[in-house]
Amino acid sequence: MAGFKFSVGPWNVHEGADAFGPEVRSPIPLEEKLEKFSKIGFSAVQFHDDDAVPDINRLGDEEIKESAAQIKKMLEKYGMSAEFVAPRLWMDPHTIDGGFTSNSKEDREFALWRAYRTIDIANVLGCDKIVLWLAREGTLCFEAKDPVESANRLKEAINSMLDYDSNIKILIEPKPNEPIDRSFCPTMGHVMGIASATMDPSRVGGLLESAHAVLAGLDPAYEMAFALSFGKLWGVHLNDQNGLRYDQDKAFGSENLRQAFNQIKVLVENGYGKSGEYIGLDVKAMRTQKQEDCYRHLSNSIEVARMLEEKVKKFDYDFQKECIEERNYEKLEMYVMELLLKG
Ligand code: GLO
Ligand code: MG
Repeated sequence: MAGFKFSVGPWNVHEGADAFGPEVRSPIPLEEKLEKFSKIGFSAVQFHDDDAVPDINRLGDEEIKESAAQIKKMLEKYGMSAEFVAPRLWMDPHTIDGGFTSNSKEDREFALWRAYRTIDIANVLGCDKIVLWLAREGTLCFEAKDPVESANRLKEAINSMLDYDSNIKILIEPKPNEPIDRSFCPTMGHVMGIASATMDPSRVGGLLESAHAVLAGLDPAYEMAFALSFGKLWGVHLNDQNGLRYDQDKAFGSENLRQAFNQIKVLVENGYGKSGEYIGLDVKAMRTQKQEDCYRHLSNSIEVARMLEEKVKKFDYDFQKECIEERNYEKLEMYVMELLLKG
């Protein structure tokens, strides 16, 4: 099918540990995952800096590039590209209080060091997209950080990255909470605001994850549309989320089918993908899933996205126009329900 190109991160196939229980599946080596990803239909891989270079903290700058070159070869072997690299600024002891907005100067410097190395790795992997999921850039205790200074620190960190490399693009992935209570950059509106205040707004855009929008009480398709209107939707993380709970990363469309349809509709109508953007997934298999079928959430999500793309192609824009002219949105709504529910 000519449609979208798909990408996935190695962390999407995980061992199933949660906050209340240990791992339930065995780890799978990266190369085995890449081979399987390409068989399932993915053409690109999303990386954290330490997915590509696992012992990154212990290596020198040149060693990091040499290590990344091995991953580049592995990607080539399976005919895949790297979509983006993201600094993992939430696992290290240096990022307990956040990265760019930590109250510790030394830890803020560590975060920037990882951000620069992330850019080096992206250059070796041949991609120009750096994703910032600002996991701990917020607070557990409101009074713990100055919110104005924190917003300024985010802008400064992004400026430092833009200055470090004149080609890279930064995609901020907003999320309102988890692992922190309140984020300094919770929605796509915040992303657009921060982007416009940096030294080169043309190189700062957004990546919208469906579940994150739901957690913010917003509609993912409108969040995507808002970024599209600025020409700044450079990545998506399609998945699903059952309301205001812990971040679930469910298979795309499995909870909110109509919302999923409208995400694909907005993407199709606005030519998403025509400048090389990928439909990225950020989905996790249920903890109950057995080892032998632990990629099913990925193939299911691709299949649902493709089925919804077919539904979008069938959408009757003349009928929509007629309903709008009559201001008969009940008629329009029923048409959408029939489109989705009937064969
Ligand atoms: C978590 C995020 C996370 C990011 C990934 C890429 O809620 O969605 O999975 O997308 O780390 O930066
Ligand atoms: Mg994500």
